[in-house]
Amino acid sequence: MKQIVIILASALMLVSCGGGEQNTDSTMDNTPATESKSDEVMDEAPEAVTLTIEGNDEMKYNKDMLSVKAGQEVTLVLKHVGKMDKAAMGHNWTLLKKGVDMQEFAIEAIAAKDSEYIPVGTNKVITHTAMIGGGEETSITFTAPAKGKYQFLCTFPGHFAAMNGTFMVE
Ligand SMILES: [Cu+2]
Repeated sequence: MKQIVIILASALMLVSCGGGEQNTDSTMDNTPATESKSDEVMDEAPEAVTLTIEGNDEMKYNKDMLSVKAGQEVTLVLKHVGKMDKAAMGHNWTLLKKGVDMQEFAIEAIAAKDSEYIPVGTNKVITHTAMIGGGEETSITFTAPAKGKYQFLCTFPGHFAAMNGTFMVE
């Protein structure tokens, strides 16, 4: 599964490093430049993808960047590869809506102990996994939001500063 993620990540990097022009050789003469930016009018949604991220007993994720495509069905697998109990070293993966202040949200979340540190009825979150402890694994499936740069974090008290990253939608 990790390999798929790596392949996808490198493919995305190739596309972005190539300046987004994929058919420059044969169609350049009579094709308008806008042709290569046809993402929005694609008939089919991009193929579903599974991303795996790990959290450990050192209060770290193993990735600080995840990339997907807009509208893509994303399955996010969170693995806690540590041994510590959920009450002491719980981890989740929480994806924030664009423009939400991460620190402000993380502080708000501390008070939400009864709901696994996700404030009940919050409108600041796109999606989140369950909170898990050492040796556990959980997953969620959701549709990637519109293009842009989003933030993810673990909302367990005190974790967000070390456990956060960028969720890039292309
Ligand atoms: Cu955590």
